[in-house]
Amino acid sequence: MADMLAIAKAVEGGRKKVVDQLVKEALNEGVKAETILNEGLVVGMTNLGEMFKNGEVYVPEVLVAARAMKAGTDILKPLLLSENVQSLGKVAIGTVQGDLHDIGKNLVGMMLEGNGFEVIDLGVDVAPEKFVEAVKNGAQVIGMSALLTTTMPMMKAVIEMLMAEGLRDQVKVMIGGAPITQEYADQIGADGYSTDAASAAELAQKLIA
Ligand code: B1M
Repeated sequence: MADMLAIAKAVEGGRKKVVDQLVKEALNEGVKAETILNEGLVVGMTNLGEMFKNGEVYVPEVLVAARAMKAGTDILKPLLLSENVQSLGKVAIGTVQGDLHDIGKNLVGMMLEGNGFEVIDLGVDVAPEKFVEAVKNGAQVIGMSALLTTTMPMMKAVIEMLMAEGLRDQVKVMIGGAPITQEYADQIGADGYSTDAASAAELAQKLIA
């Protein structure tokens, strides 16, 4: 029987092949892609984050786990995306300059696509100029992700650059990532903040309405 805990443990242990196998088995047994993502893969990565914080594992283990997580999300991606949905709008997402964490950003991108948005993924370590360029190219929403307290200020830098270029009124700005709070979003003048990928998609819908 599908075991979400086993999937979480396989992510924690960086066992890519086991993740691949268990995710496929769970799908064959009829478990929903959202359940596998939230109760298996994300739980594993969150547990590993705690172990990393406590000095029980180091960067190499985290990197291997990130690859195992990706193997799982790659299988789930087509199932989380709805087909033939008319685009709700164009969202450019990216992890801010100086920050290489992309697992959360990729999940947000997947959920946005799944909810009918056209997603332009700018990648990681994205300079403010690139977000601004995306707005010039028609993005109606920009979504910034930051996982490091040291890179959070880049979100403010992007908003300031949008203002300097006279583009702030043309675009909605949403932000997220583990260290981000609603208070921080208010402080830097972002239009919205969300704690997870599913609510990021709901937020984008509200912002664009
Ligand atoms: Co790094 N890392 N890391 N790391 N890493 C953290 C973030 C850290 C909290 C670990 C810790 O100490 N407990 C810590 C930051 C401390 C701080 O700033 N306060 C940390 C550190 C210190 C570092 C390095 C500096 C370590 C070093 O080199 N000594 C280094 C920095 C590199 C850099 O970016 N310049 C580093 C490197 C790495 C790896 C490369 C090894 C790897 C990243 C691999 C990758 O992303 N491809 C990694 C990882 C995996 C983590 C942890 C363990 C897990 C992050 C993750 O993927 N979580 C993390 C610990 C933790 O967060 N608990 C940690 C799972 C993911 C699904 O959640 O990303 O939070 P998350 O995304 C969520 C929400 O936040 C939200 O929705 C997502 C899905 O629900 N969300 C948004 C995210 N973006 C959003 C955007 C939105 C809306 C919602 O709107 C646009």
